[in-house]
Amino acid sequence: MANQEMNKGLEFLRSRLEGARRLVVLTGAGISAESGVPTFRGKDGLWKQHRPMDLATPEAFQRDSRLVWEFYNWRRELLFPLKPNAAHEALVELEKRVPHFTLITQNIDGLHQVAGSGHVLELHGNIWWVRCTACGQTYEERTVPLPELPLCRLCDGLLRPNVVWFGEMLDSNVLGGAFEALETADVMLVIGTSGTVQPAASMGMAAKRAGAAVAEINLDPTPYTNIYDVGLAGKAGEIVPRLL
Ligand code: BV8
Ligand code: ZN
Repeated sequence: MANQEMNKGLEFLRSRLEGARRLVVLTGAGISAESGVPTFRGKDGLWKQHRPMDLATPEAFQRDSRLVWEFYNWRRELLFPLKPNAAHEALVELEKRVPHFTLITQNIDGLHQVAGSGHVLELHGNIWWVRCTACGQTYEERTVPLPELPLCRLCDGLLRPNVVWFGEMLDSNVLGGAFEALETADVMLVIGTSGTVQPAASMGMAAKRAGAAVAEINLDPTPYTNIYDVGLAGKAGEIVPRLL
């Protein structure tokens, strides 16, 4: 992105942020890329090696729970040592500067919380939490690796990762909280998401329809780059701190 264009975009966005009372931020895998988390759809994306429909659906888990747990255990090992980056940290700072701040993430890595973000709406759940398929209890489980087929500490039922798979409903409280914030936002930042997975992909447009100025921060163009008010092309870890 040309320097001049970037500066113009940053200037516009900073001026909107200055007067903003309600800021909403939506993040995707791209914000964690600089921490070492693989994205899903990029050139080295996770879905290049694994077909999501084989691994991230309730049908896959029913068919072959061992294979699905192998995939999640592998990802838990990969995520375990990783730390938040400058983009996660800059969002913690932004949160302090506006009266109402809502952070919505599609990420399941928990890095926003590690950075210190207060209240995070996790649309797709959290890989460090498990849910019992028998008694329904959810709890945090940071053991790495877990057994091939981990069992519930309360009832010995089979556990599953507490994430939202394709074809599953998102938690209605989380989704309701997100749309409530989108409908009253002054400014929205859409950071590091390819805009391919619904309903998250539609959130920027929902905020725009409701009158917010929407800015995208992404390494590559997405279907929304030219529709939002501002598009900042580059790494989240470099651009988000420049908003402060
Ligand atoms: C549902 C969690 C109701 C577990 C994930 C409407 C039309 C068509 C289909 C649908 C529709 N509505 C619903 C669907 C079906 C489906 C869907 O959207 N399918 C798509 C693929 C067509 N949605 C659902 O099933 C959802 N549920 O709608 O419930 C319902 C129920 C039944 C029937 C009908 C309706 C549930 C979806 C949950 C999916 N769960 N995973 C796990 O991770 O194991 S999805 C997965 O994708 C991840 O969670 C991830 O968060 C999510 C989104 O991906 P992104 O975060 O955007 O990542 P991606 O790699 O794609 O992009 C990274 C971006 O970062 C790139 O743009 C790149 O350029 C950029 N980048 C890279 N590095 C950097 C960077 N940017 C900045 N800086 C950098 N350094
Ligand atoms: Zn149980």
